[in-house]
Amino acid sequence: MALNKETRGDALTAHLSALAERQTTTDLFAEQSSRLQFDGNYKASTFLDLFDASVVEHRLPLLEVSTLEQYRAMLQDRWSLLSEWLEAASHLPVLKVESAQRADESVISNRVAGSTLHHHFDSACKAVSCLLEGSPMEVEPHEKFAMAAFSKVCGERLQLPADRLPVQLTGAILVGLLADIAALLENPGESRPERRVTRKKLRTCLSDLLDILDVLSLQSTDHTLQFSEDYLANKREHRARRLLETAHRNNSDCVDIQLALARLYARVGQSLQSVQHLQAVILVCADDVQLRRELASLLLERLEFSEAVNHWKYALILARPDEQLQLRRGLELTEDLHDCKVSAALDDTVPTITLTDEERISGSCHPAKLALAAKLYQLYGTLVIHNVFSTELIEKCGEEFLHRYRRYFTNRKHQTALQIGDRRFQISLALAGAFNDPEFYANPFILPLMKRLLGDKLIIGSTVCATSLPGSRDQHGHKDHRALFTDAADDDPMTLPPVAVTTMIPLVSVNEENGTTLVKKGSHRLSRRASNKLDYQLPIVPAGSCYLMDMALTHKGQGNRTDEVRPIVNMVYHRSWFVDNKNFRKQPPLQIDSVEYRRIPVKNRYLFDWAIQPGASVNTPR
Ligand SMILES: O=C(O)CCC(=O)C(=O)O
Repeated sequence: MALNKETRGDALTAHLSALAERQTTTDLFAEQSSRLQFDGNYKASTFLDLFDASVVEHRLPLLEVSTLEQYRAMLQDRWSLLSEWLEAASHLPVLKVESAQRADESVISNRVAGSTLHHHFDSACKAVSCLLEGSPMEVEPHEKFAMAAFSKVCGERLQLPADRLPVQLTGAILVGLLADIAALLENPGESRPERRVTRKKLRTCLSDLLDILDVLSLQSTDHTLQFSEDYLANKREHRARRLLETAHRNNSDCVDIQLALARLYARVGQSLQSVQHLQAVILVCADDVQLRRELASLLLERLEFSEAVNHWKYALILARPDEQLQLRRGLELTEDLHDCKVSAALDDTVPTITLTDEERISGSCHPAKLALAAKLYQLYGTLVIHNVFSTELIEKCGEEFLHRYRRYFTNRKHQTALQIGDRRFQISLALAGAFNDPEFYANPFILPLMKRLLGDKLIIGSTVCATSLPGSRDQHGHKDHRALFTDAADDDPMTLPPVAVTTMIPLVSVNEENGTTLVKKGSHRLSRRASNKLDYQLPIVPAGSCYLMDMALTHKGQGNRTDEVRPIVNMVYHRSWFVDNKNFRKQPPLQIDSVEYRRIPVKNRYLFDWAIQPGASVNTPR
């Protein structure tokens, strides 16, 4: 029969009261015994040596050597706190305890009263939480009540001071827990199943011990901070976080804890919480340059430019001359990105992000720039990215294209080119020669941006080249693909995350003479009829830059009024489950032969591997 909560509570109370009676009447030793199971002086070395995997080889299968070492180091760092509590337990009387070490063998050992108390709770930490205030562990009222009953009997019988008893019993529980751990390490069992059970118990006990030490550390800010830093150093963020959050709940006025919490949130990517805590800290430490800098950086990453600017400026006023350069850089970047955002919203502009030469060459940029690029693209469905390819690469690709595909530059129909307007063709572009370059298809700015937009499992679905011949006329406005989940062109689309993004890479500078592609920003989230009412914007794009278009963005190629061919590579990144069954009925979407395939670095092959699937109608290696 299952016991309800109340009955369970009564049973526990009765059990603990009986335990207290036994512990205070039987087998008491008058003096501290030197034969305590766990060394009577509670020396760190005695206990921690048990974790020395190199000495005790037979314990190796219990835990990984690195885990043993990590525990050993963590316990070593916490030993001074631990020993204060163990010391408190030494004021309790010692008694004989019989415990089942193995199924067939029981062991009589000498322990302080209360050292088996935790066996009656789900965990030792729970038992300790019943005794001490402010623990993060939830304790049921009946458990607290039962522990109070135990303490009362113990205190009265042994004439112990009531105010010290919670501390002493906590120490006793720790003695018991350390003894349990020592026993597991010393007698791991012979058979594999026995050791498996021991390993599980050991992990539980060690974790329980850390939990208790966390609860104890909450009594001093220094200890809390020290432990949380230690956890972070050991990549145990969740422990650091729980500790700091509990400390903050217990004492929300403590600036040091709040600051540590703010930094922890920043570290685990929870920037909103981090900002909120830093803002609170700065109310108290208004003139701290470092804190202002941290807050400004976080706000910048969250694209909250106006507030970030205020903090950069405030920090600059307070900063020493040697601190100013870095702050000024932060301020400039924030102001630049703020300008990009403002300008993107104007009627006649195309949203634009510009990389510096330094960013392009190093292949990395400030995360805020990437975040803004993604945000602008999602909002407007189009984005110009300046200076993203080296002009040498684009020149080489341009020359190769003009040479390799010269037979297409007459106004005739071709098998592998789709006519998309007057004197305008989509030529399937083989990923070969100069185009088979990671800077081109896995560009260090574009690929991370695509991953933000389309997720990590994106693929490259097609590479074609929109080629307008001299004298071509303007195209008609169109969307390359209707928005998902619309049945007719005039259905209003839902607001969905991006599915397919076309990267338009001009192989020559494009302008109004040779013809750029007119775009209607925001039309990717509108029906055809609603898009028709919008005005066009005009991306003027030099070689080395590119522009992005959502598959549902309304656009049209301008006529070419020059004597030169105007090629723009359309490379489409899309989610792996999407299939463009509209635009590739004639020409193949992707062409890579096996020699070229082998030139693709292994880490990038996932972009093209979809084409190896049976049924994919493209020319790829088998
Ligand atoms: O030729 C152009 O400028 C754009 C062509 C294009 O992307 C299209 O027809 O979908």
